[in-house]
Amino acid sequence: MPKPKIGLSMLYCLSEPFSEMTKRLAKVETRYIEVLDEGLHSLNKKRIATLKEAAASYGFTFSVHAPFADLNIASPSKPILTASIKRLKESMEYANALDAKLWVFHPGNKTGISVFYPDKDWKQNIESIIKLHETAEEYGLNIAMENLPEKYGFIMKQPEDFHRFYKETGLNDIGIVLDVGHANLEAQIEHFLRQLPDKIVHIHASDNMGENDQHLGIGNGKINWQQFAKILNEIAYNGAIVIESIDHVNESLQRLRQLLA
Ligand SMILES: [Mn+2]
Repeated sequence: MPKPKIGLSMLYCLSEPFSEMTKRLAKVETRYIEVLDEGLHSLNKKRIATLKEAAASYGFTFSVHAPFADLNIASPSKPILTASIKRLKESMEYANALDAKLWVFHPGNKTGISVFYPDKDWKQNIESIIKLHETAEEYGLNIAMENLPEKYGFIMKQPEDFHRFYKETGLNDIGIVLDVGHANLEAQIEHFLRQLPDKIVHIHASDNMGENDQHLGIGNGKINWQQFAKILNEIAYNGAIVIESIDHVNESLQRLRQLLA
């Protein structure tokens, strides 16, 4: 049975310049890398060329995490919405140029006026994803949406939201990125894995104590990773699992490898 590939998100060094991040690529202990098109690591043509050289030298497969700071694809404000979609489409263009295996994006979030317009965020979120999907199809780019916790205002947080999304849009080729840390804040890890095994194409792994999205090393929080590994085995998950911890990164890679061996 094919095993999941264990990869690494470069989130842990997002505070460093892009050039420092690429130096780290010579030493990382995996061939599957998720780069963030965000902050100091925001992509451009020159940076894509640098990453492609690294891929040729070291044999990397890349996924790209879409930008998310101050973006909201469910925004009720037209200028914010337009800017968000423009920036995300640009990111898809970069992901395509990088031959990324997957482009991971965040669904939208509520705002200070959401309470006055019930379900408006949901509808806008769907309309925006339909637009992003059209662009992805033009590129032939695989895209997947991530679950995010309700406590930070996100509207796609539980398995029910994803069931509803597929039912309303029929966009079955948009996969789910199960963020295990986010799902833990909703006590939904097992439910996601059991209810949507055919939709989950990619996993973000980091630990937390169940209260905040701490991005701890695997095993340094309260997530039951043995149970997680057992269910992955039962559902024959064979996508990537990308470590999104911001410390104990190498230990996390080793722990996950041991768990899934
Ligand atoms: Mn994540």
